[in-house]
Amino acid sequence: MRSPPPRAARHLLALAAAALLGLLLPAAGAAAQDAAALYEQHCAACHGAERQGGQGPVLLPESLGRLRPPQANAVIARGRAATQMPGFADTLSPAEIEALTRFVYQPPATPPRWDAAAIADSRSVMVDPASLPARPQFEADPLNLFVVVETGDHHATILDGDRFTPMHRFATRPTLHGGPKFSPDGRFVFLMSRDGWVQKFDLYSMQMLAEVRAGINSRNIALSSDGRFVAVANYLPNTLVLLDARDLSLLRVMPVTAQRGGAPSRVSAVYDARPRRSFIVAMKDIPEIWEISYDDNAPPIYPGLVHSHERGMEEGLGAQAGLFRLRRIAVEEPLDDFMFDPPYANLLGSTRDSRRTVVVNLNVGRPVANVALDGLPHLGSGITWMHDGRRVMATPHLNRAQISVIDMRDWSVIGRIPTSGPGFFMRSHEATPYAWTDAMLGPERDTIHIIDKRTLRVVRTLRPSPGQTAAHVEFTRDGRFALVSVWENEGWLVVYDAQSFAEVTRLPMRRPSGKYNVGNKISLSEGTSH
Ligand code: DHE
Repeated sequence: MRSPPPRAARHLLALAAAALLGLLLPAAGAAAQDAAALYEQHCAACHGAERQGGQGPVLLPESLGRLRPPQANAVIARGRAATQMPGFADTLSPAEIEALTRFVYQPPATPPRWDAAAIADSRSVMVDPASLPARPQFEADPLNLFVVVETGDHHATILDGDRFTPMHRFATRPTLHGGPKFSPDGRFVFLMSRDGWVQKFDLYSMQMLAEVRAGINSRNIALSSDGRFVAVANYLPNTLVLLDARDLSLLRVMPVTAQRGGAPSRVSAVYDARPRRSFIVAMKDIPEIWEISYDDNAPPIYPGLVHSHERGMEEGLGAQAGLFRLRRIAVEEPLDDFMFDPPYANLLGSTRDSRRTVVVNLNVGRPVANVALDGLPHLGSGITWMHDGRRVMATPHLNRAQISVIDMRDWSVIGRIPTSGPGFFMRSHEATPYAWTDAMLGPERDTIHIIDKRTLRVVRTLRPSPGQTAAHVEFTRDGRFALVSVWENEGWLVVYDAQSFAEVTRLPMRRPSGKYNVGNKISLSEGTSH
């Protein structure tokens, strides 16, 4: 592990931050002045001297965006259930708790750093790969397993998708987010936490193999289609990190800066583009998309590209690691979120500020169309299917009670399906004529709508647990059953018959945020995210 700065230096830093806070928030008075010292005394052991996380999560403004200050105040006072966070109401006065809350929402006196040395130092390898069994150590179909992420108490459950019985449950890093990624044979799963931790788990032997911290605030990960590389998209610091998928050792830290002017940028998301043998990366703050080829035989310069590959990319990597070649595609505005069409020739991307959806053709390397979508689509949840002989894609909207359906031939919007509220996720399967979606961002957050993919109409609305948030659906490998989450700490995984919509069984789970079927993921099923 990286050694922390000497105690005196940490204290000086803390005092400097407190002084700054005092300038910024004079109304907070003496309690605010003491906040840094209070933090050092009560919080630093778990959350890190520089608030960069440790046993507890990161406490920097970028990482607290989803927690409002009154909620943070309540957590400091009363603790957080099912975690090791204790309550401080008996130890600290309300004014001190208030001062601590204000303190963690202030930027630190010195910008947080997480460089190659810190990444390398954070890595642990728990199991010798040579000791791993050649075959699964269980009877269940290894391609019909589900990985269920339970954010309620930071665990994951491995579920037998034929019998709907849990096979194994293990602790994960806190704040797991986004889709886990599976190796091409479905044996290994890679998990990522918002605090930058990447973990590799072996499904055949049910063991955590290795972990590394690739950033302080991470967005998502992608695994190369050949299973060799993990790409990590970071907000903090402004980097894209490339890891060796075998043992999570560091291959490269790519600072993300604009081609023109060199402005730094957060990374919105990274996805693998299988047929292109490349990672596609969207940037949050600069109008560029990056394509990073991991194809050892790729030409050094792509046809139609805006800028040729960067020579620097070829430095420092042995033959074993291969060469990564960077291509930059200029777009009009930074993209927040995107999805591919099935051939991976085009990507649909959304801009958060101007609320536009653009189509960028990856072959010619430029935007080729705008899509007239209303509201902010959640393209990362988009799915596609064949409809009247043409491929369509459908997406929920984060701010509109609607599913939009787009003809992928000419990018026209051919359907606007009303729902009971804005939704987050959408799922289907090749074997079912129905698509399932939630309305979790609206007043009827306990509903799941079932849409007929042929008529583009809602044919059934389910309420798995009335009054409790229902979200995120995933099908079994054969598409016969749909698994829905009830997102409560004392929540449920509810299994439905995908044809009759009848409930088959329900399993208690601790806020099962997402579930991921191995077979559907590695076959790139058109009904799920990849
Ligand atoms: Fe997510 C996936 C971004 C908030 C739960 N979310 C993703 C992915 C991205 C993303 C880029 C794709 C990862 C992948 O598969 O590689 N999420 C964002 C945001 O920008 C947003 C709106 C704001 C933020 O805080 O980052 C956001 N996401 C949330 C939540 O608040 C959710 C509902 C609760 C949580 O646990 O954080 C949430 N996101 C999820 C889940 C997935 C996900 C469960 C996996 C979807 C899948 O099935 O693949």
